[in-house]
Amino acid sequence: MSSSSSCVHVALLPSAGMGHLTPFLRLAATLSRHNCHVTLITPQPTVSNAESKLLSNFFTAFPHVNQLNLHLLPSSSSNGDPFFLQFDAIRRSSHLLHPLLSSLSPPLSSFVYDMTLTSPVLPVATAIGVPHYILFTSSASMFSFYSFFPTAAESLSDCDGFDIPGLSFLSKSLMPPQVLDREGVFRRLFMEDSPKLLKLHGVLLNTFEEFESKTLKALNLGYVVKDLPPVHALGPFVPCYEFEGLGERGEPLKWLDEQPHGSVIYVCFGSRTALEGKQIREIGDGLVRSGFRFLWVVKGNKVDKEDEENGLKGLLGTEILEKIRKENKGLVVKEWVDQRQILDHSAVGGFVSHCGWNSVMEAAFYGVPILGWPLLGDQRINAEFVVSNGGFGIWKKDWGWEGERLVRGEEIGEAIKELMSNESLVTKAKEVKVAARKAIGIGGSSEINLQKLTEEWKKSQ
Ligand code: UDP
Ligand code: G50
Repeated sequence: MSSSSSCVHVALLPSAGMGHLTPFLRLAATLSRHNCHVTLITPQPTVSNAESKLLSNFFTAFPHVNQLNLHLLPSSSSNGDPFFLQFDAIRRSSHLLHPLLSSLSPPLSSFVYDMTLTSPVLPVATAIGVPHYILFTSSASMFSFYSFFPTAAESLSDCDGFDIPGLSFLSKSLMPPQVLDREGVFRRLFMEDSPKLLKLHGVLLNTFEEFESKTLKALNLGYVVKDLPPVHALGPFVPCYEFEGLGERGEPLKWLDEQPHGSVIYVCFGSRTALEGKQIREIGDGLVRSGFRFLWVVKGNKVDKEDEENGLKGLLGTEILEKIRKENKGLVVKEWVDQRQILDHSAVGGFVSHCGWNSVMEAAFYGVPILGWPLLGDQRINAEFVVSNGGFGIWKKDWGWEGERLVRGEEIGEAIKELMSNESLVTKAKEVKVAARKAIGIGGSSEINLQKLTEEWKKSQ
């Protein structure tokens, strides 16, 4: 873009987990390519090896991006989800940000932080006196729910859900159980953080106007929450070859090279979802039953640092491994894969996904139909969007949240057959792919939104 934004200096603060770090790094890369000076604040230590590796690849590829380490205070507890504990550690360390940010040169033009850090970071950003934004790393649908929630929370005990402007009726069954639970961590975060949205200069989203148009319009017209600041759709955040998946093309890609066009179903539940052993074995059974070729990423632990404990044999059992070997149609791996290159591979014809928003946007960008299997949090709201509005997927509402019930191999096999034999999903996914690329191309909606934003930042200096 123009040299007009050459003196814009943006600081970015991601929170824990690949699902939060990845979109921040993609945004950092985009801003850097648009001639912004970027400072990336990196909370240390990271939770997973995947995060530290991605960061190190990023700084090698973008040496001109300024890195500021935020040395975290220890977490308040050692029990619980390590990623949520890290949100807490970053929140509790946020007072350390002020000296880091106020000494930056050139002075900051804007500051973008993760949505999970809203309450504690907001006073710091306000004190520094720069325009500040959250990057909400999920869908616009989820953001609508998040911003609407506090006003409707009390009425939830005696209704089945609510109508949010710009969305279809949102049934309680789609809402994150961790938010519905009065004692849940996310309930507290939502009640505390969401009302503070009004104090931000804006909200950045990894989506695009043509994708979630009704929802974005309702948000920006103030129909969801009055006086909500502007919501800027800047996506899809493009997977970046300069720092993601550096190194050799691994076994999965080489294996895909040997498979026919559109023949393979790719199965991956994101970076931090480990299913129970018995559910993993049912998936194996379902994949074999489907009769399709498959590339399956198995995760035995939430955090990869603990991964050595349990090999594939331990997780799947010899029986199913033997079946897979005999059929010779699938590849099973228990390692970090380069999902971006997998979805971009012509052999891949379908994606069994938990509907983490980054995965949904990547599937949209590469035009791959989804069989959604939402397991927690925002994932049902995202899955519902993929099916009902995006139109490039299916999901089985009776499969339950994570661990709620055992989904049998027969059901999984049938759903995969349904996905892989539905030509209209392929057509729709291709349309979504074209629209996604248009949005970030020259003159596209997201490109224009980004230009406007950087111009605003420049003016506010
Ligand atoms: N991912 C990957 N390889 C893996 C697992 C995940 O590249 O083996 C990437 C995936 O492409 C996506 C991110 O990790 O960019 C996961 O984010 P998402 O929002 O889909 O789910 P989360 O991990 O937050 O549940
Ligand atoms: C995971 C989870 C429960 C849950 C969510 C998860 C979300 C995501 C959106 O990702 O709702 C979100 C999280 C925190 C926040 C704002 C928005 O402060 O187990 O609800």
